[in-house]
Amino acid sequence: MKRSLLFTCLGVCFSVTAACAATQPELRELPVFASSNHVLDIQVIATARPIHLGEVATEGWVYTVCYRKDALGDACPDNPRTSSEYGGMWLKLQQGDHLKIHFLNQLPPAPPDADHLNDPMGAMLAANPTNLHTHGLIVEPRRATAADPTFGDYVYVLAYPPGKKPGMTTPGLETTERAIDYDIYIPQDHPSGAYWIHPHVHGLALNQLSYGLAGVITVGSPEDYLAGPGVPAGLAPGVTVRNMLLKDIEVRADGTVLSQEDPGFCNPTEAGESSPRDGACPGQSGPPGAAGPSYAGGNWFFTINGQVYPTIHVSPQGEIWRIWSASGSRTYQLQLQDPATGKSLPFQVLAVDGITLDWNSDPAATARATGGKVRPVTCPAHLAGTRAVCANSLHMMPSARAEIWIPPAAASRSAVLVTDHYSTGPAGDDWPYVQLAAVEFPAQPAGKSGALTVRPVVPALLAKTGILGSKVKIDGGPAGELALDSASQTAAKLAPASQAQLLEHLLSLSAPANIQSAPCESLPPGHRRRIFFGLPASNPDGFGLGYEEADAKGRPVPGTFRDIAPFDPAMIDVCLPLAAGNATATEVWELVNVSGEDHNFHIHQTKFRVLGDKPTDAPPDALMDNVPLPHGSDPCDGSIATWRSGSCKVAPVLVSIPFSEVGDFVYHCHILEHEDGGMMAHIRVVPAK
Ligand SMILES: [Cu+2]
Repeated sequence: MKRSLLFTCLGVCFSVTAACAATQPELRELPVFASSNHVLDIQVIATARPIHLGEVATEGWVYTVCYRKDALGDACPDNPRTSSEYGGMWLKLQQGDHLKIHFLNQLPPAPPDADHLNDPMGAMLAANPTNLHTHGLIVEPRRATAADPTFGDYVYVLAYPPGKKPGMTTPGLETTERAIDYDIYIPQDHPSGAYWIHPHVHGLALNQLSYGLAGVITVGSPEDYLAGPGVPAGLAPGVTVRNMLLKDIEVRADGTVLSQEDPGFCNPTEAGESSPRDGACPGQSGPPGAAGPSYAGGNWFFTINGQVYPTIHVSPQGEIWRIWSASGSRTYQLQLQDPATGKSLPFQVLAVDGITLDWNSDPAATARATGGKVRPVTCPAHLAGTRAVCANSLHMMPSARAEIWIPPAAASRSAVLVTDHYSTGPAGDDWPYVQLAAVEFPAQPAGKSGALTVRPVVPALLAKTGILGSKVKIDGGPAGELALDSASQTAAKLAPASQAQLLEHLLSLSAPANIQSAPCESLPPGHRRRIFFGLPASNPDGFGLGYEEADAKGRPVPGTFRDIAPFDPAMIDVCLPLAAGNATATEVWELVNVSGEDHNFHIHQTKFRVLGDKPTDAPPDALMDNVPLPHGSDPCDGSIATWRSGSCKVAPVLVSIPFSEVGDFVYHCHILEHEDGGMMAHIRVVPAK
């Protein structure tokens, strides 16, 4: 996959996007909306806008964002403080913040290529409902009540464009054609890191992300975890911190967007092509004589902050890159390649999924703890440091984040940030090789060489409170050993603090009559929940999840098995109470992928550890909110029966999940083709009995 920049610059540029690296604009930061006095109060409008990808014009979907105080009713003013960029926006938060979003849906109807318009719930989707999810934040999934009409990070509510709400209702979902007001409280002890915001409507998530709807959220700054007891300094002056939001969009030859993302849009590799894949790959014709679609003349763009193949001039003092894998379905396999040798340059991994990554003497343990996102290599001399984790690639399935240190000195003066060809298995997809950015290192590095010193946060996060403590104990407040700034009186005043509010909040969780639920029981000691990822027998074209409880020896507990089935918002698949005294309840889940393709498990409102083969083997290296589930061996056909027979061999992924948030949320595959296809389930956490 190596490519010579020299060749690129000498070659004639036929592609609309191809050009010499030196002429490409510098990577820009996303438009920022920052909290002040611990409040960020914004209006966000999902809407369609003309967008430009290199020299190609099309219509994308964007978030128009303005501060609420600037809003003009249901519009944002046309001034430089309003953002409407395809690349997304940056919501810059601090611990203890109150995030208020007045959210409006002004989208056009669902695109005709959306796969699920003919499903049983398809009539709910035609008018293009949308909503927001704050991915990775450990916050309440709060439902609105009569006393408090705002929502927390709750995905069972859909906003329709005005006048477009359908007459029908679907059990388990709430709908509105007015604005949704989200009120989200960031805990005082929330880890500093990279999170994001995107739509979460079952059946349209892929389409809405593919059209462009996503932005980033940061809590705190990298200095928070680079400073601390025993760590001499935070960031040196001059170090650049970049947000890099990776999005992709398929544009047909006629200039329209293919929102049902097709992995076959391009060839997986650039073999035989005359132009370099600088930020895009060319649409391919279907096989001769085949009835499939032809994408000839189209382009599949892979952007950073909405820019096609930008240039990054690395600061002489070095840079921290915060990277978001925000494709609907593609897996990014990131490398920083030296164009002269084709070798991948090493970098230091600081954090994964918003949590610092602790060093482990066994590289295999780190690879396991990160689900293969990070496979450590020996740090070179210019990255030397104690307890530094170095890598030369990142495996980032949809929704993964990484924060990495790019030292100013490198083995090469220039490099290309690429995502490599990656196959998710025999029944999966081939994601193409594309060059994402040209990288130029400083002629004279000014910063001192070496790795940064990272303060591990995982042990402290888990030590006393499980994870940030239980929000049900609002009066006492969570343990504050991780509070990184002084307690905010403002935030304390805004937090829902009274017992009366708390009681109403808990009562609001009582189920509507038309919702069914699994029993709300704690797991017996040593037991675990086994979740199957596969294909429902009722619809082999769809996706689904299965379930059983397993005892300490891994044997299924009679009466608990449910075969693989697609998502039903009105069926609560897992229900559990908090531990005694409303303390955090920690469970072990065994994730079994019985498919012939990879999946990517994600759960809302918490972070989990990946365990070793035994639940007792638990290196506290990482806490993540999504983990790759590699596909099984050849006969795996998506059915539990084949796995049960022993012919489908797959290594299950064991995770330890601390539950501290009460309410209704979801776990699902974050390959959005699979999530929209049914690979999602409804989970409820209730107060202790
Ligand atoms: Cu999947």
